[in-house]
Amino acid sequence: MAYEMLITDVSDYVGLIKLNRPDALNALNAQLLTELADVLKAWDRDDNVRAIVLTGSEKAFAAGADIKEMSDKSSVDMFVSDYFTEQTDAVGRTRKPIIAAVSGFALGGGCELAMMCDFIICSDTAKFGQPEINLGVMAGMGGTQRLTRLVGKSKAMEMNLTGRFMDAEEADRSGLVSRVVPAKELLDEALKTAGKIAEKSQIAVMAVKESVNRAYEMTQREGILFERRVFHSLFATEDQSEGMAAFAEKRTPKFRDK
Ligand code: CO8
Repeated sequence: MAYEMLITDVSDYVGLIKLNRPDALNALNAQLLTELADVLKAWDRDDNVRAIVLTGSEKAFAAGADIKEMSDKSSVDMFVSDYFTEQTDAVGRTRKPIIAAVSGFALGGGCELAMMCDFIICSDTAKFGQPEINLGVMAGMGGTQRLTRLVGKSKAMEMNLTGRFMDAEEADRSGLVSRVVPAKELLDEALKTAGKIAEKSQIAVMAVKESVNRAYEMTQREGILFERRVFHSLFATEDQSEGMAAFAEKRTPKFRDK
């Protein structure tokens, strides 16, 4: 399917989504997010996609929600349309791992979209921020919640209250990103990382994703119990037998997602 605001490609079981609104620094509008939700839903059911990379341009992952699209909306418009909720929920509902590859600006909804992904690899030019306060509003897609969990209260509070940007080095140090790579290598690194995930048993990959995400929703005691039960259940899979037999036989496992 052709998209107007995304460029998509599937190669070696990795799906690549490139946000493509260069004139607006990939500002997130309803059309772009609807296209994104569509492709994620389709790829979640597609056996040819086992891991996903979401990226933008070198200058901007995404400079936020589209301010021009939002500016005339009333509170009632936002409430009744439940603005962006359905589209962004699709990111959270995707069971296959999504890596955000961030270069340049990841601001407002752009930073929030990156944080909805499973992890972020960024380039040395990345700048993260929640500058909505400068527009007389505040974050509305997780910028006060996910950012606080990722970098702690002080940094999240300062960024949300002042609109200060965080550079790549600080984002790495603060735990917002998994690692920083030179801008020219970003996409290759993200694709290579997704490729590594694509080689694993998809059942185990989904179980890991579900289990790590539970760490944000449960007490540690409940989370550890959840993890243990999921771990036990993986012993019902052929991939567990294959993975452990391959280790003993000193060969590469052939996972079949069974
Ligand atoms: N929305 C719409 N257009 C944008 C946006 C945006 N967020 N960001 C940039 N653009 C457009 C500019 O208007 C400009 O277009 P034009 O050439 O037609 O004037 C073009 O992109 C290039 O931008 P600049 O000329 O400003 O580029 P600079 O390199 O000078 O500056 C910046 C780059 C610093 C990124 C600057 O563009 C900027 O500050 N952008 C806005 C950042 C911002 O405030 N983001 C937060 C938006 S609000 C939000 O994200 C709320 C999310 C919650 C939604 C919740 C729904 C429930």
